[in-house]
Amino acid sequence: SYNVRTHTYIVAGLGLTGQACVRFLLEQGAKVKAFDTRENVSLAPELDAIGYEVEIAHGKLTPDYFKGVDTLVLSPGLSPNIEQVQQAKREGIEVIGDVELFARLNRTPVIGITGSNGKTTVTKLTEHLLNACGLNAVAAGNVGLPVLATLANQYDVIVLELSSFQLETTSSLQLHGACILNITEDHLDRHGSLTQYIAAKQRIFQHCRYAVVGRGEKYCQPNSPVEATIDYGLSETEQGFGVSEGVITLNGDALLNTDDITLAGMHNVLNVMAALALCYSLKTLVDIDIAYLARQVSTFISAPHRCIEIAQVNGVRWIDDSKATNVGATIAALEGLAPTTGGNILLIAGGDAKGADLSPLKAAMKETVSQVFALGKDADKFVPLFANTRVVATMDEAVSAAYCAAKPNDVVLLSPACASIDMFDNYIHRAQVFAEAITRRRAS
Ligand code: UMA
Ligand code: ADP
Repeated sequence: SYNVRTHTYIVAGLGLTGQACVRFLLEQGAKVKAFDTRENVSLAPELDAIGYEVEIAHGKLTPDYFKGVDTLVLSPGLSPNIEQVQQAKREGIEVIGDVELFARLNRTPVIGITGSNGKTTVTKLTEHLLNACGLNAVAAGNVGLPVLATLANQYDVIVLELSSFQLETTSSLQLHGACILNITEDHLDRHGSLTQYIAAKQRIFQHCRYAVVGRGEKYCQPNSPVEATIDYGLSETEQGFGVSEGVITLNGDALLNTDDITLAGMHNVLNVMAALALCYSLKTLVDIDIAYLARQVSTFISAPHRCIEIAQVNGVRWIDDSKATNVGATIAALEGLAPTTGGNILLIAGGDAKGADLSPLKAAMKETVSQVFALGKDADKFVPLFANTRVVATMDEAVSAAYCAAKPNDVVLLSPACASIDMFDNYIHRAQVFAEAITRRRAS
């Protein structure tokens, strides 16, 4: 079995993942050094306070930096192509991610979830449903809790949200059940092509028992052999999960009325089915009462910044979908909201498109949107897609302009289809700036 104590590690990157790796490895008695490409990054104060001594390098590394090192643990935000990682590879050092390290040590059943959109929703919902059934489940991974942190406790099930970056550096993760929810363009700046992005996502099925598969979902069928598949989709079916006259069914039996799902849009009906199917896959390990489980969907509260109404002013609804960082998510928001508006949608979008082709937005915008306010690095890319586009310099300007233009029954939707990092700390910060601008506008 794999013994951490006998290895020497380099932890690359000192964000959430890197700090958790350093802590875990030190607690296990391994030898650890760390580096970050940024100059001003240091060990978290609580690690410093315990008195751990960790040598931290920045930027370019010395030629003998990797001497005596066995393994480099790469943070997901760092590309394997950066010079420091190439240097390690040239010296024959294995490069893995924190999920791979976790995989080598973990003994608890794991459910894995990836996809371009819906990962956090399905991960948190799966955790919620399993806990509501009396199991001790925890959500970890890309959702926020670094995977290694779960090893300190005894859980019945670990529910992992896995990004393409995390899967890229993972090779031995055993999953009881796994799903690729959907694939639309994202992170092409890092992966180079859609093919490579799909290949990273497909790694989730490498050692998987039960594959949960969306019917007709392109690229989401497992490329690796699995024990069995459980399928789901919006069509009627006698096998697997389907929808018949507004009711979600399993093998033809009624489970749950789609009206009881508080999350908006058909994409969330799919998310609910994926979560139910992943829980259902556990029935070979533990007792799962799927009918009881389905009744717990209604008590799930969605995570913030995912298509959530944050204000109503003069009959206009303001919706925060700041988490829509790619085209697929914004299309889902437009299609999901369109049937609920008596008027038009005024869309605030833009940011860093990460090299994605924005043109699939064109058709969705044409159907539902009356005006686009585009901001950020790739604002100009919205202009050829929608005639009534106004490029704005700040979120404040976007909110003010939308405030003046919106009529009763309209919806102002922040759903950027882009990453936030060109103007904000992250999508949460972007949402805060949006909310503050609305409050300011209301008061003036
Ligand atoms: N960075 C450097 N130099 C370094 C290390 C990091 O410039 O040496 C930069 C990265 O390029 C990136 C940022 O710092 O812009 C954060 O990178 P990181 O690897 O340190 O990230 P962590 O703080 O460890 O957080 C990561 C995930 N972030 C990324 O993959 C970018 C978090 O997902 C995840 O919750 C956390 O691990 C715990 O597992 C966030 C995310 O945005 C939510 N994920 C992307 C997405 O969902 O689209 C993939
Ligand atoms: P992820 O963790 O994959 O980013 P989230 O659950 O955080 O997924 O949702 C991100 C964005 O995608 C939100 O804007 C949300 O409304 C949208 N979304 C959620 N589920 C889906 C889906 N199945 N298809 C398309 N878009 C979705």
